[in-house]
Parts: sequence; structure tokens; C-alpha cells
Amino acid sequence: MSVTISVLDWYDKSKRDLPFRNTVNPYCVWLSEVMLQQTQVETVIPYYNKWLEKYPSIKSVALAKQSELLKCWEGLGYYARCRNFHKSAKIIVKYNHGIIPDNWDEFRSLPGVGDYTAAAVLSIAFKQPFPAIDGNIRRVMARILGRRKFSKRNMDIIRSTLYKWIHTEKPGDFNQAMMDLGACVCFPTNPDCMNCPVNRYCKAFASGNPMNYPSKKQHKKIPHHTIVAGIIWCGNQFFIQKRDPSGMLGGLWEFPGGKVESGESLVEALKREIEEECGTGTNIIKQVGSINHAYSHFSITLHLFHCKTNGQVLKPEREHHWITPSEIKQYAFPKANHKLFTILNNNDWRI
Ligand code: DGT
Repeated sequence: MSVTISVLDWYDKSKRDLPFRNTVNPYCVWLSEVMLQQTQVETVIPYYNKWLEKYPSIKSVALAKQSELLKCWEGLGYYARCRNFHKSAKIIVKYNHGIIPDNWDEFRSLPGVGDYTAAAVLSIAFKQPFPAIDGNIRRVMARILGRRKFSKRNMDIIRSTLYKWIHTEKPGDFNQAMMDLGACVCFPTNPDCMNCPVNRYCKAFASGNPMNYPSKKQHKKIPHHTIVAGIIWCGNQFFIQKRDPSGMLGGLWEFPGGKVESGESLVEALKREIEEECGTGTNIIKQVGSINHAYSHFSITLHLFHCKTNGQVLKPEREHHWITPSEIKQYAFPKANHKLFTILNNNDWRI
């Protein structure tokens, strides 16, 4: 037996039954890999199924509007993934007759495709022997090889070992087996070593303290921002604007507002932000409610206020719409806003 055979035997018996495991269609495999980046499997499954119902092919993605795709992605986070997938689909339809490339250089050069995604898709969909190295596989390898740090040298060793171990006829199964091992057995804390198919090859297990591998990173404290935003009413409609397409939450819709600066009250900050973004003042009527939300690199407390136009015409720089509450579902909003909508729905949107 070898690590490769032990891992593949275990996978045959224990693999997770996931919707994207029943296909080698490159479009479906790629979509699932994009959705799975930074996101848990249980969260991805309903999004994956819904997306494929609406967009059954790469061509249907290429032909869709970015706003429609973002609506389908709404709530999944890391929206650059969706925008890049759209860009890639358009490139493939325009320059490659809608055929997803099956060679490393072409596929890897597409927007949003990194080493991990290229290796995962090429191995699963096209049976090419590229090891995919995600966070789970890195941890499994650090333990088997007894490496504490992910230094460049150790990463080179991990990569070259995986190139040796990957099964040339079943590279996709090998990669997915290693991922499952990380997700279901070789947990970050309290790994289930007794049920591990490769414990006899594992240096971390032999050490008696597998959790020392890899050594724990010191968690940096993430910053917290206080944000204010306003629902500016004009009759039964209110104002929403589109976020810059290239930045964080790019292409999603939001209420005007921004960070409270030091020394400012919430109302002062909101007046300033609305003037900066909409080119005019407004009457701030009352606070609606507040929510907390955590992004990967910072967290926010967002305070929302009802406002009314003060008779002057708004001169916003960004794309904007005036909508009624019932039209919200036609637009993609950040998750933080959905928390606000829950508060608003409970209050009947009363000013
Ligand atoms: P910046 O100004 O370069 O830091 O860029 P932004 O737009 O990311 O930051 P800012 O100052 O407008 O802060 C707003 C933060 O709150 C941003 O991380 C996105 C988040 N957010 C979620 N929903 C909303 C919303 O409806 N309105 C606003 N203004 N921000 C929202």
C-alpha cells in the first residue's frame, strides 16, 4: 500500500455525496470550485443548484447581465468571484467557441483562475495530474510530512510530494480525497487520527501531538468600523446606488453612507457622506436600527436612518435608482443590508 492507494480506497468508501461530485462537466466543476472558495460546502449547495437551473452553460453566463448574475450570487460573498467568472465566460465564448480550455496556461490565464482552481478543474474535469492545494490539503500535508511552518521551502516540498503521490489515472479523485480527508478526518483541532487511512504514514500522528502541526498562527485583531447609511425617501420611493464595480461588494446596491470619522456624531457623519455622495443635503428624520456584520478583514456596526429629500435634486455620481420596498428583490444587496431589511420589515418601513 501507499499513501495514494490508501487515500483512494478510503475515498471510494467514505466520499461525501455532493451535487458537484456527480459530474465531470468542466463548466459545473469550475462553477463549484469558484463557489467553494472561502465558503462552506453546505452554504454552496443551494446556490450551485439554483445557478445551474438559471445558467445551464458557459454560454448562458456569457450572455447574462452582470446584475442578474450578482442577484443569483447574492449572499454568497466575495463577489469578485462572480464578476471574474462572468468575464472568463465572455472570453471563452468570444475567443474559444464557448469551449473551456483544457490546458494549464490558457485556463490559468482566465480572470479569477489561480493555481488552486486551475489544478482542481483540470484534474477533475480533464483528468490531468495537477495537485490542487487548498487550505485543507496544506494542513493534511503539513501533518503527514511533519512540517510546522508553511515556509517557501516547506511549500515546495509539499507540492513536489503531491506531484509524486497524485494518481495519474484518477487525479481528480486523489485531489478530492485529500480535500475530504482535511474536511472530515484531519480537522484543524481534534483530528480523528484513529479513523485516518494514512495515520501510519503521518509524522504528526507519530509525534503524539498532531495538533502541533502546522503551528498555530497568531490571530491579528481585525479592525471595527462604525458606518452610517440613509434611506432617502421621496414620496413612496427611496434612493439606492450601485457600488463601484471593481471594489469590495462591487456591483451590489447600497444606501448612501460611509464610515464615521473620529469626533463625528452619527448624524454629522451621515450628513457629510450624503453631501459627498449625492451632492446635496437631506433631512435626517430618525434612526431605524443598527446591525453588526463581519467581513473577512474587518467588522462593522451599521446604523441606518430614515431621511427625506429637502427639496433639492440629488446629483449622485454613481448609477442609482429610486425604488419602492417591494422592488428590493430585483437588486443584489450586501448581506448586511438584508439584516437591515429584516428590521425594516418588522417596522412596516414606517418613517
Ligand atoms: P472606502 O470609502 O474606500 O473605504 O470604500 P467603501 O465604500 O467600501 O467604504 P465606506 O466608507 O462607504 O464604508 C461602508 C462599509 O459598509 C463598506 O464596507 C460596505 C458596508 N456596507 C454594507 N451595506 C452598506 C450600505 O447600504 N451603505 C453603505 N454606505 N455601506 C454599506
